[in-house]
Amino acid sequence: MTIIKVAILGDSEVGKTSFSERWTKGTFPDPALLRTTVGVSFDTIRTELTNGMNVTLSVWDFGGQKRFIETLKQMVDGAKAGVLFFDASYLPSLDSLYNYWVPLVQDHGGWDMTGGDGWRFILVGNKIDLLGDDFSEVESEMDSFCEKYNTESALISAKTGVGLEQLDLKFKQVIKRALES
Ligand code: G3D
Ligand code: MG
Repeated sequence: MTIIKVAILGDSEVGKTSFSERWTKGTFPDPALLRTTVGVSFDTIRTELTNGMNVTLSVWDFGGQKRFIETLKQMVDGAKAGVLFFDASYLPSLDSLYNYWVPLVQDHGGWDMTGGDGWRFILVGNKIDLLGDDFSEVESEMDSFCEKYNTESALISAKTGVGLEQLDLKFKQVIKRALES
């Protein structure tokens, strides 16, 4: 069984833990029971790639508190792929990816984000259940990001589960490629 380490990166409160639970367990955690992740937690998900290969993803959910930077460096170290996560109803959380998370990956993950390694990441905009039906602004912001870093993207709601299937398909392609590289 091949185990692949996947890092989920993004600001606090954007929904990383909710997404991780939805992805690995299929349920949305009760917000009343959801505690702010302190440091890092991880879950696993078994999945089958399009080539029939079975892999286990170990999904590392970082709390987002910048004081845990050392933990974060360990988390990014050895990760083959990642999810750059933001709140689609709150665009400053996308700016944070540009200003904080991507440079951090660049400096500590051993990846050259502007030099072609961006394909290892998927940009995920969460909470689209809060957006109404006009996605044009967030879509155009995401297009710029994807062009700059050569990443795939997905819009989801960890709450309703919409978009998860599409994301899963795209992410499997990333994993397949990461295994081949
Ligand atoms: P984090 O791990 O990135 O810090 P959490 O984020 O998973 O702890 O989620 C932060 C808050 O956002 C939680 O609400 C959670 O229920 C909510 N949330 C997560 N995903 C979605 C979503 O897709 N849609 C909506 N509407 N809310 C979402 P609280 O109330 O605990 O702040
Ligand atoms: Mg969390």
